Amino acid sequence: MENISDVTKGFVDLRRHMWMAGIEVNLRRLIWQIAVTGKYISAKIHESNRKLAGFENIYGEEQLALDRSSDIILESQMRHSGFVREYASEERDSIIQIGKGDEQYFVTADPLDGSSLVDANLAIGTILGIHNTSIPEVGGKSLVAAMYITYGPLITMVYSAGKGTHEFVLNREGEYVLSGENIVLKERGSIYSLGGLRRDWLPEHLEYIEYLESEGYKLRYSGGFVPDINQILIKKGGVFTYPALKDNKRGKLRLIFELQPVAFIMEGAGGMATDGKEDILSIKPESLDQRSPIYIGSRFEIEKASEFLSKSGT
Ligand code: AFP
Repeated sequence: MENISDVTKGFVDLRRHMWMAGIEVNLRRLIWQIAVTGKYISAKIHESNRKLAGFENIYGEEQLALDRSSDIILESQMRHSGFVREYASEERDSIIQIGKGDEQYFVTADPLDGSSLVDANLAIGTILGIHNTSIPEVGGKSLVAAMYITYGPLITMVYSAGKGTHEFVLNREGEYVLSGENIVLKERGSIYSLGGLRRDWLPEHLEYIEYLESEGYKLRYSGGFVPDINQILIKKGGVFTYPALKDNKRGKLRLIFELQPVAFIMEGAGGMATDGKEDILSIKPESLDQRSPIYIGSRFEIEKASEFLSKSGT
């Protein structure tokens, strides 16, 4: 499918674009229902008046943390979609059977990543993976689609269903309209996002970062995985890393809920995502909350990371 012209793409909404891309009808419907959920979660963010968890409302009831209320909204939408058999979320410690048992899809969610940034009015996001296999078995190969929603100055939704990576913006009429089609990263970029504390990095990671700095890369790090990744995708290059640490070889970010979906999206844009050595989408999770180091972005920077990290011999 050739790209839609800049003149008309603002009139192409998400449903039409997915139909034109030839995406399977139930998957199109599910992606659409998840995108709509982004509007409800955004309303919750505004309603919370940027208060974080732990407050009581005027009736003395505990106010749900935004990430928990976002999780409830998502789970409810998935339960009533008609296409989802299992739902797993970063906010829960087990997988929920929400279908009758014959539905096609299995959804993983980080309902509101970066929720601790709400009080500072920084951008945050929702990350989802749609699998065709029961969630205890998920590896990257069972992903059929992935998406993230960014709650920033605009609400945008980026998704891939294996036919390119595309961005949509929520317009004033409440429609998601095409804003970036078949996004493709350059061979290398000029920005980097660095998770973790410098004093906790392993020597080979520090050497890699010092190399990037010697090459003049500019630091772009908000503390929100979704907006930080989104910047690398929309600027078409660069690297986000949250590495293995001296006292925690698995780093911080979660393989199933955060890294697999974003790796699927980034690879759909010609980028790469590894744990420093192995492709994220090739790693078989051993547990639901498994964490992994992450190097994700354009090819040059990810291959360069593997070069530096292979010196460690670990
Ligand atoms: P919160 O969801 O607790 O705000 O954590 C956000 C996050 O999981 C991810 O979005 C960021 O990339 C990463 O943590 C930032 O971690 P540091 O605060 O250690 O830099």
